[in-house]
Amino acid sequence: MNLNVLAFDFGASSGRAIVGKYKNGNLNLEEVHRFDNQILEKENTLFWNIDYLLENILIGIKKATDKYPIESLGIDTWGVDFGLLDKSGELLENSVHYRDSRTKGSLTYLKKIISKEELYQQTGNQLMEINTLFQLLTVKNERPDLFERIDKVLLMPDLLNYLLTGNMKTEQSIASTTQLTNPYTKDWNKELMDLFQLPASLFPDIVTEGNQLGKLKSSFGLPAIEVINVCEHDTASAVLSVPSNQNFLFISCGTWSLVGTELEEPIVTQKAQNYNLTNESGNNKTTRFLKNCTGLWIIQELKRNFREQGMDYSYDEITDMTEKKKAFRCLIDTDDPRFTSPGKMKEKIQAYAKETNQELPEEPGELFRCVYESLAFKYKYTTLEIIDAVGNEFDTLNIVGGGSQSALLCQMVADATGMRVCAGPVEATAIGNIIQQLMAHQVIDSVYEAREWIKKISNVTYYFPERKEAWENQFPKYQKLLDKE
Ligand code: LFR
Repeated sequence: MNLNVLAFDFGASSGRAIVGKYKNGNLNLEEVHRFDNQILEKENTLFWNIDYLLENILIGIKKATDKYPIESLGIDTWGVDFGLLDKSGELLENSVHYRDSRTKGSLTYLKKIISKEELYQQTGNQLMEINTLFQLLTVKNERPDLFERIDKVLLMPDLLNYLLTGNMKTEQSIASTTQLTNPYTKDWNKELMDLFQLPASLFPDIVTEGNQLGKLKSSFGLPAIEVINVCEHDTASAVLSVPSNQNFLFISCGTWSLVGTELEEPIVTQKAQNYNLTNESGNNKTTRFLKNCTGLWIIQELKRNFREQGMDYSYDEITDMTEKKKAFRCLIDTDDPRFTSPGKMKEKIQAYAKETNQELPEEPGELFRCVYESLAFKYKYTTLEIIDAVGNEFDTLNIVGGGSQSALLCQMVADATGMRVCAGPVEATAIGNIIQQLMAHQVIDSVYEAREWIKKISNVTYYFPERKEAWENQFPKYQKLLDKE
């Protein structure tokens, strides 16, 4: 059996088109197109450039189909963001970026409408201002004219699918990032929409992963490829390809780090809420029980900020500089709100260090070390919360995604958590996207089979705790920083 599918994996910093070539039980990935994702800034608002994304999808399709016969394509992206369409199906404006400051303070919209406890019960989602619900309430309250003109809200991958096929649907995993779905039924929570006076008609029907959405519109002049709703939330696709069928903890590590586990049923207890853990929807109606943590974002931004000053460090150089610096000189809460917006990371880290009476990291290696160690501690802190909320012990921590190629980070995580770390696949999201398409084509029968297969065909590396004690001794210092907030 021989079959090629095309995966589009869009992240906050780049987008890729990857051909998954399945041949007699083997899978080869070939990146046929890659581009930097752009943030547009207009009148003090941060936008995604939808025309540019579409243009790059079409380039990706062209490159892939020029080279191979392609059976289908699937798109996954980050969560929560959306496009607003008018009655004629046209975009009302470019999609606003979740890092835009428009939702700052929007949790106050809840006050008279619903308690935080009730909202958690109803949605199972971690309270974050970036969630679709708060973005939409911001539009409704601050731009009522625009709100009036909205006919449909399409989440990012569904918007791109619509632009390709003309068909509007919402895929289940991406819907679960909105804070507008029911964590048990995984369907829209219409009661909640009523409560917030968001018309249910704004949201297209939910379909499950594997749905055949339609064919590429002929107007593009490209082969009429079938578009499949994969697990469109990048995290859902990444977790689909975790190479383990046991009860596992995962960190899907990219710009964000999603730290969690997979469950049969959501957990919406008081404890889970206190820990601000979220329930998102995964393949086969599973629940991804996790926390959204800042991931490599601060590292990426530091790297970019240095580059702007003429110091363009490669990741190998960064690792080298980091390893040479003293351990535990300064720790930060990588989720402190000051680190959310782009730019000035060195200054922000130093301000944090000053406020918390720590030694100021000055040199690049010291700054990177500070962030890597703080991330490893954040993962420990969060896994402890998850273990407590689930009431289970786990013996392996799977790190998938870009961060899994950093031996430095993976070793730190093993040391910090005291757990065996299984790192890889690096391309987890793209593989998850491809696997879903292969399941739709009945090449693979089940997620169980897929994970056993991924274990066999991908290169994973194991890391074992080596400096457990040193990290344990420092943990209280880190905890104190977080508990103060
Ligand atoms: C990761 C991710 C997270 C989501 C964040 C913002 O790429 O999808 O799951 O919370 O991006 O949408």
